[in-house]
Amino acid sequence: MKNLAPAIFPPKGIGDAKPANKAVLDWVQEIAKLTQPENIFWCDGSEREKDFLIAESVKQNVLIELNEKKVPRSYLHRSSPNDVARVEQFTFVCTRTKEEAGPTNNWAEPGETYAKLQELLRGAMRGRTMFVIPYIMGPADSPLAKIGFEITDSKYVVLSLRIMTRMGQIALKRLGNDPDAEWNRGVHSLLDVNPERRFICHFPQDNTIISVGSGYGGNVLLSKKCLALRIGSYLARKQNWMAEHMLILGVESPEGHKHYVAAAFPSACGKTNFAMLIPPAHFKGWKVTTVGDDIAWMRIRDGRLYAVNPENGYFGVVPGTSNKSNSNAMRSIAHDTIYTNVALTDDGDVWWEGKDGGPPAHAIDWRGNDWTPQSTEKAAHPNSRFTTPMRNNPALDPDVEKGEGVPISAIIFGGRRSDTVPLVYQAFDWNHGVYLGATMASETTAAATGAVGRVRRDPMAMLPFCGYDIGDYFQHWLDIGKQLTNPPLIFNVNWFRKGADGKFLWPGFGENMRVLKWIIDRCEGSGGALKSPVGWLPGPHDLDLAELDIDHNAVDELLCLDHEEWQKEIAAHQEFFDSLGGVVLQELQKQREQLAAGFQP
Ligand code: GTP
Ligand code: SPV
Ligand code: MN
Repeated sequence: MKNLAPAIFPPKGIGDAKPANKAVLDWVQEIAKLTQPENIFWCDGSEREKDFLIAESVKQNVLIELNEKKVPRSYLHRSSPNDVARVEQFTFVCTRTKEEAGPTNNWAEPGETYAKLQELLRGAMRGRTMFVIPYIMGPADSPLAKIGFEITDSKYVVLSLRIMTRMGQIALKRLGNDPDAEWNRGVHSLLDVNPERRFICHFPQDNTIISVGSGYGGNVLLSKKCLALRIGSYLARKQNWMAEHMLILGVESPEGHKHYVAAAFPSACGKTNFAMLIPPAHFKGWKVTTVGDDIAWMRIRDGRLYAVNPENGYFGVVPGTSNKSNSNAMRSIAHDTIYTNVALTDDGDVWWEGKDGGPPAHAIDWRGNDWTPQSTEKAAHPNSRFTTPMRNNPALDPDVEKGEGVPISAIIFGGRRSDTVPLVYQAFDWNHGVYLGATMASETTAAATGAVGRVRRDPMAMLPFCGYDIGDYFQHWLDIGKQLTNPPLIFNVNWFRKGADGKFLWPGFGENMRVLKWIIDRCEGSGGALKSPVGWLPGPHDLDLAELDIDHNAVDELLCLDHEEWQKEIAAHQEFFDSLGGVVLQELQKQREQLAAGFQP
């Protein structure tokens, strides 16, 4: 078999940042004994280490160096064509009992699963280097911060985690010598990148993750979906905080009033774009800043929710990114970025569908084949991604390193819905907001393998990421609400409603500022709204649509409630609750009855 990750041999002073903590050392020895690597590389996160790993990755064709003038210090990685997205069917939550994992997770018995994974990992790193990566999730001084270690045989994972987390010495320092300190154990091996031997397994009760057989994204950057969301949500319930699939943004008025907003949209439904929103010219003096683009960890302080972004970088969808849709993202990815599965132009630049300017006359597509504009295949994979440090973002919020977090004024849920769901509406109160989150749905995207465009319920955008029973998760939301004296207002948005012609009714992107402004007005107690069965809806004059080229009929369509569609929607809510067995709470059933009553003839 071809060795996918040949060993590398660093010069003295690189790869020898052995931690002092005995618990970590024992665990690494145990994994090394099992996987039999050629050598162990202890990462420290230094520049020297990075330069060395990049040079080796280029030598071994793990990375392709891009044109230094076009995209300085940036690289292209091509993953295996069988390995381009998260694999939900091979993702397991291995709690002691099936009930603890609940009806929405794949469950596997922990003992059997450890045994199976051990067999797969036995000798898996022969001839390879085993990297030990220490990292922190969250600002180092935050009460919410968590430490993780990832063992991996992939250089791409090391270089990516270096961008995505606070990695290296900083984590070793924070961990210290305490043998009883809390830290997450992550083990990853590429094996032979074979979908038949691809498993992403979580053992919440042991704070352990084992991922084998993939080299891509959320399957292998164990800090992200695995720790920050699946294990994170499990710990959050036990420790009375929240781990959510939410962006966090700051919005400041020309008068200097600032609010922070967190928004949960499913994968590839607009979090990164919303987090980097650039207000249109009409909103002169308004400023939107990014705290995080994917994950929020929130805790209660003085009766409010405060959020930190546990991550240090962005793993964002590339296709569709342009100066028109998201110039902050374009500036972020103009340098020091790792691209995965985009096209390579003849002059060493990157290209993707939707980039500014026309397509190149010739390129190498994401699979490594020749591509021209006449090709029927896409040049970049629909789930191609950039990995870029958050420091590159020109709109980075100044409080992103604040350990205590930023106070959240509003929580927004949203998904891709061609019909039924209005552009924006507000929940009547916290519990009603929990119902909106619990029943939200979205058309599926390329971020996970499987059919695209199918409407599926995705509660709080956490369906693939909740590390325990979803009924207990809903209860946790209700319990948090009871502890808040100043809870965030809760909203639902839908940028993706389509007209009869099949086109989006709403221009989206920067123009979403108009919706955000209404949300902020509501938080300030100044925005107008009409009561409807689904919640508070803006009247046509409550949204500031000045200088927006949009048809009045389109606005009416965006805000309307179609009774027939809502009858179907409410039936789908019930069907979803039924599919969860007995886990759905009385409070949510009560909310559903109230909603249904609002649509009685
Ligand atoms: P993940 O990283 O998978 O969690 O995705 P995300 O939620 O961060 O989504 P992202 O912002 O990367 O957007 C995903 C896709 O949705 C891209 O193709 C965007 O161009 C598109 N998109 C984002 N915002 C809007 C919008 O307001 N309107 C429309 N029509 N499309 C949008
Ligand atoms: C998502 O799917 O929500 C992502 C991409 O952010 S991945 O990291 O692959 O999960
Ligand atoms: Mn995401």
